[in-house]
Amino acid sequence: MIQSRSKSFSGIIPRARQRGVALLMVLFAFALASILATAILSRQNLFLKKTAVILQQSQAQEYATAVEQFARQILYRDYEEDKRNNEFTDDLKEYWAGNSLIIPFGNAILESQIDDLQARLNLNDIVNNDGTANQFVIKRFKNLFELLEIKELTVEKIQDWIDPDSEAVNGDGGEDNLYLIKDPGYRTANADFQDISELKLVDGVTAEIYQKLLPHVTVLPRGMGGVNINTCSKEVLQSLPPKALDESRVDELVEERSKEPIKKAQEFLALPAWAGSGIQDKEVRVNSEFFQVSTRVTLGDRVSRLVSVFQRDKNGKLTLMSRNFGQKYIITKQSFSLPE
Ligand SMILES: [Ca+2]
Ligand SMILES: [Ca+2]
Repeated sequence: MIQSRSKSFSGIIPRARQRGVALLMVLFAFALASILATAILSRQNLFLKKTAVILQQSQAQEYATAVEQFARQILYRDYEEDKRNNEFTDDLKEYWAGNSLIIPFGNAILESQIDDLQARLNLNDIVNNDGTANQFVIKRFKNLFELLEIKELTVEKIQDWIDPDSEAVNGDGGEDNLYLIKDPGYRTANADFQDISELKLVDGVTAEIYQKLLPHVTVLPRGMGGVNINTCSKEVLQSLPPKALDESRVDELVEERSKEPIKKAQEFLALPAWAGSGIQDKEVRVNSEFFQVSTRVTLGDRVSRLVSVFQRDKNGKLTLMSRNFGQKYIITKQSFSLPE
């Protein structure tokens, strides 16, 4: 029935109009094909671009981990040299310490530097294992803040960030109440710092203060021993005794160690400039266990960064403690280029 009706309907459309409808159908088919082709092509282009970016990014990360392994070898070689000389000191005259390294490699630029983390004050040492304050370490941080002219941040706020209780330390600290009213609100960690970038969350830490503190403070497991007096900054050296030393005395100490690295902590403390400082030999050291390897890879328009922390034990064995791909401004030392 339907078939006979449609037959009779087409029979009444004039021939010229039928041709017009057919032409429209052909044009529509062409338009559709061309739209589809463009869409497929642009999707393919996008896919190719995405793939190229992913490939480049993963290549840059592979390069960064290769440089990390290279740095690991350098730290092991340093241990072997110390062993051969029977002098286990780590100082700024050693080749790992001086410069950052630039290695042109094909179409990539690889940059890397090694930093001694035990040249810095450990934030986690502010609080003891039982949650109480380590007054001695707190005094060191107060000395350091004074030397760096940091006023907006108090050491008590860092103490409250770590300590397990929720009672703010006198008028200078700050617990959850201080952070919950922020937008967005958050709570204190009430636990050790896991990464130095966490410091940015502590009330009073501005971008400027964070950059000021970075070369002098670090995050390590608690109680890893004293500060390396051969590698620490002038400010850290000055902050060590209960009362910060005069600048002229510190300059004298820096001069001493630049001529000849200190072999034993006791020898260092016997120097006249250090006399009466009140510091004990267990609070300072002449070698280090924790090192940071920072690597930046530039590949085309991609930049990949990797910050790795190694622990080197007394037998020279290196253990990778952490890897961070998210840090910026990591190459700070003057560069030394290797030829291509
Ligand atoms: Ca507290
Ligand atoms: Ca707390």
